[in-house]
Amino acid sequence: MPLTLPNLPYAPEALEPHVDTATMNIHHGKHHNAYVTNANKALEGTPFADKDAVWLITHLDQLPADKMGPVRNNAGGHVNHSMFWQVMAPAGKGGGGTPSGALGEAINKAFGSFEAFKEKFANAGATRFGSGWAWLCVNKDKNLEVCSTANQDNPMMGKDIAGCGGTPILGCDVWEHAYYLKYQNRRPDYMAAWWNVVNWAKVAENFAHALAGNAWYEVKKTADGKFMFNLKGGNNEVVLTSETYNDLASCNAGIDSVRKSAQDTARFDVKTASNGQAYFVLTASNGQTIGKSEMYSSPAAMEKGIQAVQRASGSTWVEAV
Ligand code: MN3
Repeated sequence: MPLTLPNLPYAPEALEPHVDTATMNIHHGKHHNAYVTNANKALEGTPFADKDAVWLITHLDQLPADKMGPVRNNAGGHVNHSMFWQVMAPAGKGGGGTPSGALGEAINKAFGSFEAFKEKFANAGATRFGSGWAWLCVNKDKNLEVCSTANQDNPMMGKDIAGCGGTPILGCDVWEHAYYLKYQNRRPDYMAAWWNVVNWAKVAENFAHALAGNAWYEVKKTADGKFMFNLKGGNNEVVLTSETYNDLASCNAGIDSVRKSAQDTARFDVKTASNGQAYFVLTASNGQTIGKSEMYSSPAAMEKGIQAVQRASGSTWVEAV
C-alpha cells in the first residue's frame, strides 16, 4: 500500500497562539502531503512500493541508487512529520507542562534537569544551519541523547547518513516553513513557544516503546551454509527462531515479514508441548509459518514473548553475526 497522509490529531487552529493556523494548514496539507506524494512517485512500480516508511528510511542502502535521494528526503519527511503532529497537543489540553515518571527521571539523569534538557534541545535546533530537526533520542545503550539532523534526515537512518543515531521520541521541525509566517527569522522564539504544545504523555509512550523496541534481529549463517534469524528481546533472550533460508536476501525478507506481521496481521498460534510447556508459532497472513518461539514455562511468560515480537517492529537493528 502506498504511503498516506495521516490526519492531524487535532484541529489546525488548536495549537494557537504558539503554532498558528495558517502554518499548520500549509505545513500539513501542502508540505507533508508533498513528501507523501513524492515518496510514492519515486517508488511507484518498484518492489518497494508497499514498504512502510520506517522500513524505507532504515534500508536506504537496499534501494536502487537513483531512489535513495528521493526516498531519504520524502519518506524521511513523511516519518518526521508523522511523529511531529503526534508529539504536539493543544496547550493545557495535553500540551505543555513537564515530563514525569520514567521519562522525567531519564531526562534528569541524562541532562541534570528538565531546564538543562530544554536548553540543550533548543540549542540543537537553533544551531542547525539551514533546514532540519532537533531530536530527543534513545540511543543503543537506552540512554537519552539530544541531536539535530539536516533536511529530512532521521536518526533511525543511522549515524553514517544522518550524523546521529538512535530512536527518536521527540522531534521539533526547525525548517522555516514550520515557523516563518508567525515568527519570521526568530527560530529561538518559535522553539521557546513550542514547549507549550509538547505532548509529554505521547513522548513518554514513545520512550516506553523505544526502550522495549531494543529487540533486534540476529542473522546467522548455519553450518550447512543456510541462513536463519533469531528475534532477541531487550535483555537478549531469544523470542523467536526462524526457519532456515537458502540465501541472505530471503532471510532478510523473512525479517521484514515478521516486522510487518507483528504490525498488521500477526497470527500468534499458541501451542502446548508434551512436557506442558507453551510456545507460539508466528504465521504470516498468507498462511506461511515464519517461525516458532522458544519454550515458555507459563502462559504469562509466553505472553511477554508475544508482546516483545509486537514491540520490536518499527525499531530494530539488524546485525549479522
Ligand atoms: Mn516541516
